[in-house]
Amino acid sequence: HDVDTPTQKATFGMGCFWSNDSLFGATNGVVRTRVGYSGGTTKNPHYRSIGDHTEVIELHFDPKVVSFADLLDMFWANHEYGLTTKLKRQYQSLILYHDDDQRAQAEGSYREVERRMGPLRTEIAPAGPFYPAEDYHQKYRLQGHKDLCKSLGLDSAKLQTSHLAARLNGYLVGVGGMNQFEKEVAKLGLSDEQAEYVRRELKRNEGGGLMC
Ligand code: MHO
Repeated sequence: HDVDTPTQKATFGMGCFWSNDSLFGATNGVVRTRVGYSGGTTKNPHYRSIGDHTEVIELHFDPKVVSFADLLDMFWANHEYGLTTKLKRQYQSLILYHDDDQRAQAEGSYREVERRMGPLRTEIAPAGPFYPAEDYHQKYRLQGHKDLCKSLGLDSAKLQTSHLAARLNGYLVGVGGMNQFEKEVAKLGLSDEQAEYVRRELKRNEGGGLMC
């Protein structure tokens, strides 16, 4: 289930983290994902007591396959960043950078989007403590397929670390698409029956858009 390749981290707040988990999970170069709470100061936040934190997605990506600039493009293209409506802190549009280079790129892309769109409410801040969300939020779409999860042996640790879980959490809702799935299905290590199940769901949901 796990892929052993050097990765970098990226952390984004893009609204409800369920759909972002699926979006990035099936993106080439993203090795693993987890969702959680970050960007605030409250200690030990939970979904029902999130304090001043924001729902965020944390990605471990292989920079040889997908660049931070690519991820920033996906960030801007895939969420409501509050141009017209002021969003709750829970759904703050947020880039939490992990080094000076990420900071410079984030600020550059912000200025570019601002030139096109006008004043933005997106915040850019240094990454601080990240609190993983409760198990039931991790790979939320995948967890809707109980038998599949059981047959894959996904325990609570693997829900946050498994490459396969990240992939399936996207493919099952149609992200990534059939061609990409077929290209890597042999590497994923699914049984024929599991692969057939995923194909069926992928086909059913392809092009449907992500719901939260
Ligand atoms: N509409 C969903 C959003 C969940 S999301 C993880 C709910 O209220 O449960 O914020």
